[in-house]
Amino acid sequence: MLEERRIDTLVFGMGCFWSPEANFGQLPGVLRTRVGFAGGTKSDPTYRQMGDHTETVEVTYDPDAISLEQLLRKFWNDHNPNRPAYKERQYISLLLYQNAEQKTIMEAVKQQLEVERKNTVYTEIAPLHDFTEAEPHHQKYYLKRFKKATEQLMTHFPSEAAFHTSTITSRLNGFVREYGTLASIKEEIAQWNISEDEAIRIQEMLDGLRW
Ligand code: MHO
Repeated sequence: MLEERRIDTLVFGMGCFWSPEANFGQLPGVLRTRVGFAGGTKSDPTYRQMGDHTETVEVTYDPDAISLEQLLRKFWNDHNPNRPAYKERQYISLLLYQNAEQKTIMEAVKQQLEVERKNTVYTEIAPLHDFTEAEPHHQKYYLKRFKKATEQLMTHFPSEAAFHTSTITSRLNGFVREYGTLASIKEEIAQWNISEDEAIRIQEMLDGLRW
């Protein structure tokens, strides 16, 4: 049951936010994803006017299923922080902690990596103040390239916001970007802590999608 689950969030920047949303969104243990702007001071940032903010992804996950260390290892495996930032701060490598524990783990894993790689890891680690959600067309960006499937999926959600924050759309957004397979999503659903009826309903929804 969702109420009994522990839930944590991790906010990070690793370049254009479309791909990391898809990449982390396909991971079992990740419950939902959002893209937005964070790390800067400008109020009410938008894509066109993000000021000193960075494109970031907010990953909500079940820490009993996937650990912060695992997410951080993936973060550093899947982009190259050893390069100077361009476009000011929009695409910098950035980790934003929300408490002392996150900060300690981020700094420890970064230090381990620097030893392993014998190289400086140019990732900024800073406190999270605000996360401003990006415009709707940036959310689940790759999935929305598939207009038919998106329209069909939308009918299963009460609102566009619910579509954006669901686990199944996170997985599908990863699948269309080739970060996972439909078969692996289906296998995973069979393990979800939901009723059999609900699992069948989701499987049927997936089988009925027209891409
Ligand atoms: N328009 C750029 C970056 C988009 S990302 C949301 C591109 O297609 O590469 O910054």
